[in-house]
Amino acid sequence: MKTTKQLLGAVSAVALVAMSSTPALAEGTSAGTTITNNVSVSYNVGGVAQNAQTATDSFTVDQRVNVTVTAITTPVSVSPNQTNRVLAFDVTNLSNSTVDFALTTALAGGDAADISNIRIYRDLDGDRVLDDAELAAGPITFLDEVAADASVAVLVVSDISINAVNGDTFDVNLTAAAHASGTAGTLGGVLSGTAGGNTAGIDTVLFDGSGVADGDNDGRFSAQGRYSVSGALLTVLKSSRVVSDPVNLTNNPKAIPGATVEYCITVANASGAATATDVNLVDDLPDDVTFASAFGIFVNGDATCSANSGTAGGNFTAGAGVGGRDRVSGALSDVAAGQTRSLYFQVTIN
Ligand SMILES: [Ca+2]
Ligand SMILES: [Ca+2]
Ligand SMILES: [Ca+2]
Ligand SMILES: [Ca+2]
Repeated sequence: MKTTKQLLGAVSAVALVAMSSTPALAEGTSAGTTITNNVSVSYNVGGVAQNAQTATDSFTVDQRVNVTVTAITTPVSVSPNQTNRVLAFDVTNLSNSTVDFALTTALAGGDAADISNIRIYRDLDGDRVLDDAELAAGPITFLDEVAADASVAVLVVSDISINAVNGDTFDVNLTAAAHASGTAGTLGGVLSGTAGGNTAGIDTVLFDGSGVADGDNDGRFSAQGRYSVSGALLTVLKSSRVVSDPVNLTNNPKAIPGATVEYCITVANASGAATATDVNLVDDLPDDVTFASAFGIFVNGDATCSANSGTAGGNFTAGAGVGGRDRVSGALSDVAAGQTRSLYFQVTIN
């Protein structure tokens, strides 16, 4: 018998735990709930039972406002000149009522000149990616009618300037401020704590903690995401050397008319930078030189354009350049961090 009692006790404890983890109850009794308690007092007079006396008390549960914002993936690597780069956040309503949330962003770190067009979108499918349908739905300024315990996925979306450079960072704060739910489709009034004593109606108590840019019990919460720029750090150098002249040939040649000159264009990428891809060079020749077609154009040469370091490639197009000048162009293979590639060709001096 004793064993059975202990077993029942254990079962009850399990049932209690299961009930307390029910999502609908996570943030406590819903605001506006009327809690009624009846009391009945029975008594005897002269050993005979009398009518019981009863009393009732009812009160209304007040609104406890709480919210958190969480940065999901940070830092996010970006390249200069990228558009619609995403920082993912969750906004969670920890209030015991349905609430609207006004959403705002602020650039907390980084050069404001190199980040723009900071907007907020709903992540409708919760995949942390700005899908075409979400982009088409347009940016938002608030979350409407967020139920108690509900979490809403939000995307902060920005454009990175072409002038951002490797190692730049941009810190963006997302703040959710609690507003009354009001009517669907409309942002209700900002929620503030009810001053003075408890009223019979639904009073408001701000219960939120502090995020990166807000305080305790201010009805708002903020979190920060970071963009980290991974850019190429290219240095382009152009140099020339006289290869031969009609008098000295290759023995101490001088830059006289008729001499052959080799141009060497190098593209160097600094260590720690992102790999530069689709590297294309365009060189419009001065009018005073003539492209040496017999030598041709070489690409992917070394840092000093040493002989045979490159492979034949590129294009020469007479008159295709600015002002009708002759044009030499060529593509280099990807230039990784710490790597230098070159394009070289020869001309004769007119
Ligand atoms: Ca999405
Ligand atoms: Ca609303
Ligand atoms: Ca009240
Ligand atoms: Ca707060």
